Amino acid sequence: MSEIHYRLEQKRHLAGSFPGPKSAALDARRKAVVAGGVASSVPVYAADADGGIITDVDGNSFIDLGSGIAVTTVGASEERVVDAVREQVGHFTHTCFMVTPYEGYVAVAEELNALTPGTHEKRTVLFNSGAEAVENAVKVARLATGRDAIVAFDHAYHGRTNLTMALTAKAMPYKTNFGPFAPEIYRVPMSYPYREESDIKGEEAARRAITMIEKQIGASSVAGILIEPIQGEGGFIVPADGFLPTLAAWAKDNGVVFIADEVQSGFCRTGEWFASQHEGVVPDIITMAKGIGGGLPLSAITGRADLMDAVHPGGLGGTYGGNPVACAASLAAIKTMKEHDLNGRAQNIERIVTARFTALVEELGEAGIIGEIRGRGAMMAIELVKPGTARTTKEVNPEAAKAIAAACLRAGVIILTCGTYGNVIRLLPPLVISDELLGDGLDVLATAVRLAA
Ligand code: PLZ
Repeated sequence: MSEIHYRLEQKRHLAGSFPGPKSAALDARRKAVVAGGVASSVPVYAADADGGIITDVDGNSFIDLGSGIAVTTVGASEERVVDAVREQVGHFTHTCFMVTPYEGYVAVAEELNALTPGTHEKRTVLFNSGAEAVENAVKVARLATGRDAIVAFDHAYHGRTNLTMALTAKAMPYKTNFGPFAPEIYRVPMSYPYREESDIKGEEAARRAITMIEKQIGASSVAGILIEPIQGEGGFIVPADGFLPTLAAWAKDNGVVFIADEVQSGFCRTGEWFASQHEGVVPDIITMAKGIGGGLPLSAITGRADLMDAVHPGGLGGTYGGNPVACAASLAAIKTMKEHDLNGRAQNIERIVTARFTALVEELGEAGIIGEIRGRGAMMAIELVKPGTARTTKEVNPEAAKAIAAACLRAGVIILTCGTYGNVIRLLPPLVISDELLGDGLDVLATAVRLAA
Protein backbone atom coordinates (compact mmCIF):
# COMPACT_ATOMS: atom_id res chain seq x y z
CA MET A 1 0.00 0.00 0.00
CA SER A 2 1.54 3.32 -1.00
CA GLU A 3 1.39 6.07 1.58
CA ILE A 4 -2.07 7.31 2.52
CA HIS A 5 -2.67 10.82 3.77
CA TYR A 6 -5.20 11.12 6.52
CA ARG A 7 -7.15 14.27 7.30
CA LEU A 8 -8.19 13.18 10.80
CA GLU A 9 -5.79 11.96 13.45
CA GLN A 10 -5.86 8.16 13.29
CA LYS A 11 -6.27 7.58 16.98
CA ARG A 12 -8.98 6.22 19.25
CA HIS A 13 -10.02 8.84 21.76
CA LEU A 14 -12.95 9.03 24.17
CA ALA A 15 -13.69 12.55 25.38
CA GLY A 16 -16.03 11.40 28.12
CA SER A 17 -18.83 8.96 28.69
CA PHE A 18 -21.08 8.53 25.69
CA PRO A 19 -23.53 9.04 24.16
CA GLY A 20 -22.53 12.61 25.00
CA PRO A 21 -25.01 15.50 25.30
CA LYS A 22 -25.08 16.35 21.59
CA SER A 23 -25.70 12.76 20.53
CA ALA A 24 -28.36 12.42 23.22
CA ALA A 25 -30.10 15.57 21.97
CA LEU A 26 -30.02 14.31 18.38
CA ASP A 27 -31.38 10.98 19.49
CA ALA A 28 -34.31 12.68 21.20
CA ARG A 29 -35.07 14.60 17.99
CA ARG A 30 -34.74 11.38 16.00
CA LYS A 31 -37.14 9.44 18.22
CA ALA A 32 -39.85 12.04 17.56
CA VAL A 33 -39.52 11.90 13.77
CA VAL A 34 -37.72 8.79 12.48
CA ALA A 35 -39.66 5.54 12.27
CA GLY A 36 -38.69 3.05 14.94
CA GLY A 37 -38.27 0.31 12.35
CA VAL A 38 -34.87 1.73 11.43
CA ALA A 39 -32.37 0.70 14.08
CA SER A 40 -28.78 1.91 14.56
CA SER A 41 -26.04 -0.23 16.12
CA VAL A 42 -24.22 2.69 17.69
CA PRO A 43 -25.81 5.36 19.96
CA VAL A 44 -23.59 8.25 18.81
CA TYR A 45 -24.07 10.59 15.86
CA ALA A 46 -21.31 10.97 13.31
CA ALA A 47 -19.55 14.27 12.78
CA ASP A 48 -16.64 13.28 10.53
CA ALA A 49 -14.92 10.19 9.18
CA ASP A 50 -11.59 9.51 7.51
CA GLY A 51 -9.35 6.45 7.14
CA GLY A 52 -10.14 4.12 10.02
CA ILE A 53 -11.70 6.79 12.26
CA ILE A 54 -15.27 8.01 12.81
CA THR A 55 -15.69 11.00 15.13
CA ASP A 56 -18.96 11.85 16.84
CA VAL A 57 -20.66 15.17 17.58
CA ASP A 58 -19.30 15.14 21.15
CA GLY A 59 -15.65 14.86 20.17
CA ASN A 60 -15.15 11.09 20.56
CA SER A 61 -13.05 9.22 17.99
CA PHE A 62 -13.96 5.62 17.25
CA ILE A 63 -12.03 3.00 15.35
CA ASP A 64 -14.20 1.87 12.45
CA LEU A 65 -14.08 -1.89 11.92
CA GLY A 66 -17.36 -1.96 9.99
CA SER A 67 -17.00 0.49 7.07
CA GLY A 68 -20.73 1.22 7.24
CA ILE A 69 -21.28 -2.47 6.37
CA ALA A 70 -18.47 -2.92 3.85
CA VAL A 71 -18.99 0.32 1.94
CA THR A 72 -16.15 2.72 2.74
CA THR A 73 -13.43 0.42 1.46
CA VAL A 74 -11.30 3.41 0.39
CA GLY A 75 -12.26 5.44 3.48
CA ALA A 76 -15.28 7.68 4.09
CA SER A 77 -13.76 10.88 2.72
CA GLU A 78 -11.00 9.72 0.44
CA GLU A 79 -9.36 12.66 -1.26
CA ARG A 80 -9.81 11.50 -4.81
CA VAL A 81 -13.45 10.58 -4.28
CA VAL A 82 -14.16 13.93 -2.63
CA ASP A 83 -12.51 15.85 -5.49
CA ALA A 84 -14.36 13.84 -8.15
CA VAL A 85 -17.70 14.40 -6.44
CA ARG A 86 -17.04 18.15 -6.04
CA GLU A 87 -16.10 18.42 -9.68
CA GLN A 88 -19.17 16.53 -10.87
CA VAL A 89 -21.75 18.34 -8.72
CA GLY A 90 -20.43 21.62 -10.08
CA HIS A 91 -21.56 20.53 -13.55
CA PHE A 92 -24.66 18.39 -13.21
CA THR A 93 -26.11 16.31 -10.39
CA HIS A 94 -28.57 14.45 -12.59
CA THR A 95 -29.94 14.24 -16.07
CA CYS A 96 -31.24 10.65 -15.93
CA PHE A 97 -29.24 8.25 -18.08
CA MET A 98 -32.50 7.12 -19.69
CA VAL A 99 -33.11 10.69 -20.88
CA THR A 100 -29.74 12.35 -21.51
CA PRO A 101 -26.80 9.94 -21.18
CA TYR A 102 -23.32 10.95 -19.96
CA GLU A 103 -19.78 9.60 -20.03
CA GLY A 104 -19.41 8.61 -16.35
CA TYR A 105 -21.96 5.81 -16.68
CA VAL A 106 -20.21 4.40 -19.74
CA ALA A 107 -16.80 4.67 -18.06
CA VAL A 108 -18.01 2.75 -14.98
CA ALA A 109 -19.45 0.04 -17.25
CA GLU A 110 -16.07 -0.19 -19.02
CA GLU A 111 -14.30 -0.62 -15.68
CA LEU A 112 -16.73 -3.25 -14.42
CA ASN A 113 -16.61 -5.24 -17.65
CA ALA A 114 -12.82 -5.28 -17.38
CA LEU A 115 -12.58 -6.02 -13.63
CA THR A 116 -15.16 -8.81 -13.33
CA PRO A 117 -13.98 -12.39 -13.92
CA GLY A 118 -13.95 -13.84 -17.44
CA THR A 119 -12.73 -12.53 -20.77
CA HIS A 120 -16.09 -13.01 -22.55
CA GLU A 121 -18.11 -10.14 -23.97
CA LYS A 122 -19.98 -8.39 -21.13
CA ARG A 123 -22.61 -5.73 -20.55
CA THR A 124 -23.38 -3.67 -17.45
CA VAL A 125 -26.40 -1.83 -16.03
CA LEU A 126 -26.16 0.56 -13.06
CA PHE A 127 -28.63 0.95 -10.20
CA ASN A 128 -28.71 2.44 -6.69
CA SER A 129 -28.75 -0.31 -4.08
CA GLY A 130 -27.66 -3.89 -3.66
CA ALA A 131 -31.24 -5.11 -3.50
CA GLU A 132 -32.03 -3.35 -6.76
CA ALA A 133 -29.06 -5.04 -8.43
CA VAL A 134 -30.22 -8.45 -7.22
CA GLU A 135 -33.78 -7.78 -8.43
CA ASN A 136 -32.46 -6.91 -11.86
CA ALA A 137 -30.15 -9.91 -12.09
CA VAL A 138 -33.24 -12.06 -11.47
CA LYS A 139 -35.19 -10.16 -14.13
CA VAL A 140 -32.45 -10.74 -16.70
CA ALA A 141 -32.05 -14.43 -15.81
CA ARG A 142 -35.79 -15.04 -16.12
CA LEU A 143 -36.19 -13.15 -19.37
CA ALA A 144 -33.10 -14.66 -20.98
CA THR A 145 -33.99 -18.25 -20.06
CA GLY A 146 -37.78 -18.04 -20.29
CA ARG A 147 -37.87 -19.88 -16.93
CA ASP A 148 -39.22 -18.85 -13.52
CA ALA A 149 -37.46 -20.61 -10.66
CA ILE A 150 -34.66 -18.97 -8.73
CA VAL A 151 -32.53 -21.01 -6.34
CA ALA A 152 -31.20 -19.37 -3.18
CA PHE A 153 -29.34 -20.82 -0.20
CA ASP A 154 -29.68 -21.30 3.52
CA HIS A 155 -28.21 -18.31 5.42
CA ALA A 156 -28.46 -16.09 2.32
CA TYR A 157 -28.95 -12.33 2.49
CA HIS A 158 -29.97 -10.45 -0.63
CA GLY A 159 -31.93 -7.40 0.56
CA ARG A 160 -35.12 -5.97 1.98
CA THR A 161 -37.35 -5.31 -1.06
CA ASN A 162 -40.16 -7.76 -1.71
CA LEU A 163 -38.30 -10.05 -4.09
CA THR A 164 -35.05 -9.87 -2.16
CA MET A 165 -36.84 -10.57 1.14
CA ALA A 166 -38.05 -13.77 -0.46
CA LEU A 167 -34.44 -14.54 -1.44
CA THR A 168 -33.11 -13.74 2.04
CA ALA A 169 -33.15 -16.67 4.46
CA LYS A 170 -33.46 -15.11 7.90
CA ALA A 171 -36.95 -14.28 9.17
CA MET A 172 -36.17 -11.92 12.04
CA PRO A 173 -35.69 -8.99 11.54
CA TYR A 174 -35.85 -9.06 7.73
CA LYS A 175 -39.04 -10.94 6.83
CA THR A 176 -41.25 -11.54 9.83
CA ASN A 177 -44.78 -10.25 9.11
CA PHE A 178 -43.68 -8.49 5.90
CA GLY A 179 -45.19 -11.09 3.55
CA PRO A 180 -46.62 -12.31 1.31
CA PHE A 181 -43.38 -12.93 -0.53
CA ALA A 182 -42.55 -13.31 -4.21
CA PRO A 183 -43.16 -16.79 -5.64
CA GLU A 184 -40.83 -19.22 -7.45
CA ILE A 185 -37.97 -18.90 -4.98
CA TYR A 186 -36.50 -22.20 -3.77
CA ARG A 187 -34.02 -22.67 -0.94
CA VAL A 188 -31.35 -25.34 -0.84
CA PRO A 189 -28.60 -26.20 1.69
CA MET A 190 -25.42 -24.14 1.78
CA SER A 191 -21.95 -25.50 2.41
CA TYR A 192 -21.26 -24.35 5.97
CA PRO A 193 -18.14 -26.32 6.90
CA TYR A 194 -18.16 -25.55 10.64
CA ARG A 195 -21.73 -26.75 11.06
CA GLU A 196 -21.85 -29.75 8.74
CA GLU A 197 -22.79 -32.97 10.52
CA SER A 198 -20.08 -34.92 8.72
CA ASP A 199 -16.83 -34.05 7.04
CA ILE A 200 -18.58 -33.41 3.73
CA LYS A 201 -16.43 -32.04 0.90
CA GLY A 202 -17.44 -29.00 -1.14
CA GLU A 203 -18.31 -31.04 -4.19
CA GLU A 204 -20.56 -33.36 -2.16
CA ALA A 205 -22.25 -30.38 -0.54
CA ALA A 206 -22.91 -29.01 -4.02
CA ARG A 207 -24.30 -32.40 -5.13
CA ARG A 208 -26.64 -32.34 -2.11
CA ALA A 209 -28.00 -28.96 -3.29
CA ILE A 210 -28.14 -30.06 -6.94
CA THR A 211 -30.08 -33.23 -6.11
CA MET A 212 -32.61 -31.14 -4.27
CA ILE A 213 -32.88 -28.75 -7.23
CA GLU A 214 -33.31 -31.60 -9.72
CA LYS A 215 -35.84 -33.50 -7.61
CA GLN A 216 -37.89 -30.62 -6.23
CA ILE A 217 -37.82 -28.04 -9.04
CA GLY A 218 -36.45 -29.75 -12.14
CA ALA A 219 -33.41 -28.32 -13.89
CA SER A 220 -35.39 -27.20 -16.92
CA SER A 221 -37.53 -24.88 -14.76
CA VAL A 222 -34.58 -23.10 -13.15
CA ALA A 223 -33.73 -19.62 -14.44
CA GLY A 224 -30.89 -18.91 -12.05
CA ILE A 225 -28.83 -19.93 -9.05
CA LEU A 226 -28.13 -16.95 -6.83
CA ILE A 227 -25.31 -17.21 -4.29
CA GLU A 228 -22.98 -15.05 -2.22
CA PRO A 229 -19.52 -16.58 -2.80
CA ILE A 230 -18.84 -15.71 0.84
CA GLN A 231 -22.06 -15.13 2.74
CA GLY A 232 -22.16 -11.78 4.52
CA GLU A 233 -25.09 -11.19 6.86
CA GLY A 234 -25.52 -14.96 7.20
CA GLY A 235 -22.24 -15.24 9.10
CA PHE A 236 -19.24 -14.78 6.82
CA ILE A 237 -19.66 -18.36 5.74
CA VAL A 238 -16.96 -19.52 3.34
CA PRO A 239 -18.19 -22.61 1.49
CA ALA A 240 -15.91 -25.65 1.31
CA ASP A 241 -13.49 -25.72 -1.64
CA GLY A 242 -15.18 -27.11 -4.71
CA PHE A 243 -18.71 -26.07 -3.73
CA LEU A 244 -18.94 -22.99 -5.95
CA PRO A 245 -17.16 -24.48 -9.01
CA THR A 246 -19.40 -27.58 -8.89
CA LEU A 247 -22.56 -25.47 -8.75
CA ALA A 248 -21.30 -23.21 -11.53
CA ALA A 249 -20.47 -26.20 -13.75
CA TRP A 250 -23.92 -27.73 -13.16
CA ALA A 251 -25.54 -24.39 -13.99
CA LYS A 252 -23.60 -24.21 -17.23
CA ASP A 253 -24.55 -27.75 -18.24
CA ASN A 254 -28.23 -27.06 -17.59
CA GLY A 255 -28.68 -23.63 -19.14
CA VAL A 256 -29.09 -22.08 -15.68
CA VAL A 257 -27.76 -18.55 -15.08
CA PHE A 258 -25.15 -18.56 -12.30
CA ILE A 259 -25.50 -15.26 -10.41
CA ALA A 260 -22.86 -14.30 -7.85
CA ASP A 261 -24.09 -11.74 -5.34
CA GLU A 262 -20.85 -9.90 -4.61
CA VAL A 263 -22.54 -6.89 -3.03
CA GLN A 264 -20.63 -7.46 0.21
CA SER A 265 -17.69 -9.61 -0.93
CA GLY A 266 -16.72 -7.59 -4.00
CA PHE A 267 -14.30 -4.73 -4.67
CA CYS A 268 -11.07 -5.80 -2.98
CA ARG A 269 -12.83 -6.84 0.22
CA THR A 270 -11.53 -10.42 0.17
CA GLY A 271 -8.13 -9.71 -1.40
CA GLU A 272 -9.38 -10.13 -4.97
CA TRP A 273 -11.63 -7.85 -6.98
CA PHE A 274 -14.34 -10.49 -6.51
CA ALA A 275 -14.59 -13.41 -4.10
CA SER A 276 -15.58 -15.70 -7.00
CA GLN A 277 -11.98 -15.44 -8.20
CA HIS A 278 -10.55 -17.39 -5.26
CA GLU A 279 -11.79 -20.56 -6.90
CA GLY A 280 -11.65 -19.42 -10.51
CA VAL A 281 -15.44 -19.21 -10.80
CA VAL A 282 -16.73 -17.09 -13.68
CA PRO A 283 -20.33 -16.08 -12.93
CA ASP A 284 -22.80 -15.40 -15.74
CA ILE A 285 -23.99 -12.29 -13.86
CA ILE A 286 -22.38 -10.51 -10.90
CA THR A 287 -24.25 -8.13 -8.60
CA MET A 288 -22.21 -5.34 -7.05
CA ALA A 289 -22.82 -2.41 -4.69
CA LYS A 290 -21.29 -1.14 -1.42
CA GLY A 291 -17.54 -0.63 -2.10
CA ILE A 292 -18.16 0.17 -5.76
CA GLY A 293 -19.39 3.71 -5.06
CA GLY A 294 -16.79 5.06 -2.65
CA GLY A 295 -19.67 5.70 -0.22
CA LEU A 296 -22.19 7.01 -2.73
CA PRO A 297 -25.22 4.92 -3.59
CA LEU A 298 -24.34 2.92 -6.69
CA SER A 299 -24.92 -0.68 -7.67
CA ALA A 300 -24.48 -2.70 -10.82
CA ILE A 301 -25.00 -5.95 -12.61
CA THR A 302 -22.41 -7.11 -15.09
CA GLY A 303 -23.10 -10.18 -17.14
CA ARG A 304 -22.62 -12.14 -20.30
CA ALA A 305 -23.57 -9.96 -23.28
CA ASP A 306 -25.93 -12.57 -24.72
CA LEU A 307 -27.97 -12.68 -21.50
CA MET A 308 -27.94 -8.96 -20.81
CA ASP A 309 -28.73 -7.96 -24.38
CA ALA A 310 -31.66 -10.39 -24.50
CA VAL A 311 -33.69 -7.70 -22.71
CA HIS A 312 -35.77 -5.42 -24.92
CA PRO A 313 -34.81 -1.71 -25.01
CA GLY A 314 -36.45 0.07 -22.06
CA GLY A 315 -36.77 -3.17 -20.07
CA LEU A 316 -34.12 -2.15 -17.53
CA GLY A 317 -33.50 1.17 -15.82
CA GLY A 318 -34.70 3.55 -13.11
CA THR A 319 -34.65 7.32 -12.56
CA TYR A 320 -31.44 7.47 -10.55
CA GLY A 321 -29.57 4.36 -11.71
CA GLY A 322 -25.95 5.28 -12.39
CA ASN A 323 -26.31 8.80 -11.04
CA PRO A 324 -23.45 10.95 -12.42
CA VAL A 325 -22.12 11.95 -8.99
CA ALA A 326 -22.09 8.31 -7.87
CA CYS A 327 -20.33 7.34 -11.12
CA ALA A 328 -17.65 9.99 -10.57
CA ALA A 329 -17.14 8.70 -7.02
CA SER A 330 -16.96 5.13 -8.29
CA LEU A 331 -14.31 5.88 -10.92
CA ALA A 332 -12.25 7.66 -8.27
CA ALA A 333 -12.66 4.81 -5.77
CA ILE A 334 -11.60 2.23 -8.36
CA LYS A 335 -8.52 4.30 -9.20
CA THR A 336 -7.61 4.42 -5.54
CA MET A 337 -8.11 0.68 -5.14
CA LYS A 338 -5.69 0.11 -8.01
CA GLU A 339 -3.17 2.74 -6.99
CA HIS A 340 -2.94 1.63 -3.36
CA ASP A 341 -3.21 -2.07 -4.28
CA LEU A 342 -6.08 -2.54 -1.88
CA ASN A 343 -6.33 -6.21 -2.84
CA GLY A 344 -2.82 -6.65 -1.50
CA ARG A 345 -3.81 -4.64 1.55
CA ALA A 346 -6.81 -6.91 2.19
CA GLN A 347 -4.52 -9.95 2.00
CA ASN A 348 -2.22 -8.29 4.49
CA ILE A 349 -5.15 -7.60 6.83
CA GLU A 350 -6.10 -11.27 6.60
CA ARG A 351 -2.62 -12.26 7.79
CA ILE A 352 -2.67 -9.78 10.68
CA VAL A 353 -6.18 -10.72 11.82
CA THR A 354 -5.62 -14.48 11.46
CA ALA A 355 -2.44 -14.34 13.54
CA ARG A 356 -4.22 -12.39 16.29
CA PHE A 357 -7.29 -14.62 16.36
CA THR A 358 -5.20 -17.80 16.29
CA ALA A 359 -3.19 -16.59 19.28
CA LEU A 360 -6.41 -15.78 21.09
CA VAL A 361 -7.84 -19.26 20.47
CA GLU A 362 -4.63 -20.79 21.84
CA GLU A 363 -4.69 -18.54 24.87
CA LEU A 364 -8.33 -19.35 25.71
CA GLY A 365 -7.80 -23.08 25.24
CA GLU A 366 -10.39 -25.83 25.09
CA ALA A 367 -12.90 -23.97 27.25
CA GLY A 368 -12.83 -20.93 24.94
CA ILE A 369 -15.79 -19.49 23.10
CA ILE A 370 -14.26 -19.16 19.63
CA GLY A 371 -15.68 -21.99 17.54
CA GLU A 372 -14.10 -20.99 14.27
CA ILE A 373 -11.98 -18.30 12.67
CA ARG A 374 -12.93 -17.81 9.03
CA GLY A 375 -13.12 -15.43 6.11
CA ARG A 376 -10.85 -14.01 3.47
CA GLY A 377 -8.99 -10.75 3.20
CA ALA A 378 -10.59 -7.96 5.17
CA MET A 379 -13.79 -9.99 5.55
CA MET A 380 -12.81 -12.04 8.61
CA ALA A 381 -14.95 -13.36 11.43
CA ILE A 382 -15.06 -15.43 14.59
CA GLU A 383 -18.04 -17.66 15.31
CA LEU A 384 -18.82 -17.81 19.01
CA VAL A 385 -20.06 -20.84 20.91
CA LYS A 386 -20.83 -21.66 24.56
CA PRO A 387 -17.63 -22.30 26.57
CA GLY A 388 -16.07 -25.67 25.89
CA THR A 389 -18.42 -26.65 23.04
CA ALA A 390 -16.24 -25.51 20.12
CA ARG A 391 -15.38 -29.05 19.01
CA THR A 392 -18.42 -30.88 20.39
CA THR A 393 -21.98 -29.50 20.35
CA LYS A 394 -20.99 -26.07 18.95
CA GLU A 395 -23.76 -24.44 20.94
CA VAL A 396 -24.34 -20.96 19.52
CA ASN A 397 -23.50 -18.00 21.73
CA PRO A 398 -25.24 -14.85 20.49
CA GLU A 399 -25.06 -13.38 24.02
CA ALA A 400 -21.27 -13.35 23.81
CA ALA A 401 -21.34 -11.68 20.38
CA LYS A 402 -23.60 -8.96 21.74
CA ALA A 403 -21.50 -8.49 24.87
CA ILE A 404 -18.27 -8.31 22.87
CA ALA A 405 -19.64 -5.75 20.41
CA ALA A 406 -20.94 -3.66 23.34
CA ALA A 407 -17.61 -3.86 25.20
CA CYS A 408 -15.72 -2.85 22.05
CA LEU A 409 -18.00 0.13 21.59
CA ARG A 410 -17.53 1.24 25.21
CA ALA A 411 -13.79 1.20 24.51
CA GLY A 412 -14.21 3.17 21.28
CA VAL A 413 -14.28 0.46 18.61
CA ILE A 414 -17.20 0.01 16.23
CA ILE A 415 -17.59 -3.65 15.39
CA LEU A 416 -20.47 -5.54 13.78
CA THR A 417 -22.11 -8.86 14.48
CA CYS A 418 -23.83 -11.12 11.95
CA GLY A 419 -24.98 -14.68 11.42
CA THR A 420 -28.22 -16.61 11.23
CA TYR A 421 -27.76 -17.28 14.96
CA GLY A 422 -26.38 -13.81 15.73
CA ASN A 423 -23.21 -15.40 17.11
CA VAL A 424 -20.59 -14.08 14.72
CA ILE A 425 -18.28 -11.10 15.18
CA ARG A 426 -17.24 -9.81 11.78
CA LEU A 427 -14.47 -7.47 10.76
CA LEU A 428 -14.95 -5.16 7.77
CA PRO A 429 -12.36 -2.43 8.27
CA PRO A 430 -11.77 0.23 5.65
CA LEU A 431 -8.84 -1.12 3.65
CA VAL A 432 -6.96 2.13 4.19
CA ILE A 433 -6.83 1.64 7.97
CA SER A 434 -3.28 1.83 9.29
CA ASP A 435 -1.62 -1.21 10.86
CA GLU A 436 -1.38 0.69 14.11
CA LEU A 437 -5.06 1.55 14.30
CA LEU A 438 -6.10 -1.94 13.24
CA GLY A 439 -3.78 -3.36 15.91
CA ASP A 440 -5.34 -1.13 18.56
CA GLY A 441 -8.83 -2.21 17.47
CA LEU A 442 -7.83 -5.88 17.61
CA ASP A 443 -6.36 -5.40 21.12
CA VAL A 444 -9.70 -3.99 22.26
CA LEU A 445 -11.53 -6.88 20.62
CA ALA A 446 -9.24 -9.45 22.25
CA THR A 447 -9.88 -7.93 25.68
CA ALA A 448 -13.61 -8.03 25.05
CA VAL A 449 -13.45 -11.70 23.98
CA ARG A 450 -11.43 -12.60 27.12
CA LEU A 451 -14.06 -10.90 29.27
CA ALA A 452 -16.89 -12.76 27.56
CA ALA A 453 -15.15 -16.15 27.69
N1 PLZ B 1 -26.66 -8.65 -1.13
C1 PLZ B 1 -24.76 -9.91 -0.24
O1 PLZ B 1 -24.77 -7.98 1.84
C2 PLZ B 1 -26.56 -5.74 1.97
C3 PLZ B 1 -27.61 -5.14 4.76
C4 PLZ B 1 -27.82 -4.43 6.02
P1 PLZ B 1 -28.60 -2.97 -0.14
N2 PLZ B 1 -26.01 -6.11 3.23
C5 PLZ B 1 -26.19 -5.21 4.35
C6 PLZ B 1 -29.27 -4.34 6.40
O2 PLZ B 1 -29.58 -4.78 7.51
O3 PLZ B 1 -30.07 -3.82 5.62
C7 PLZ B 1 -26.58 -6.76 0.88
C8 PLZ B 1 -25.67 -7.84 0.87
C9 PLZ B 1 -25.74 -8.78 -0.18
C10 PLZ B 1 -27.53 -7.64 -1.16
C11 PLZ B 1 -27.53 -6.68 -0.14
C12 PLZ B 1 -28.52 -5.56 -0.24
O4 PLZ B 1 -27.88 -4.35 -0.46
O5 PLZ B 1 -27.70 -1.94 -0.76
O6 PLZ B 1 -28.70 -2.87 1.35
O7 PLZ B 1 -29.94 -3.03 -0.79
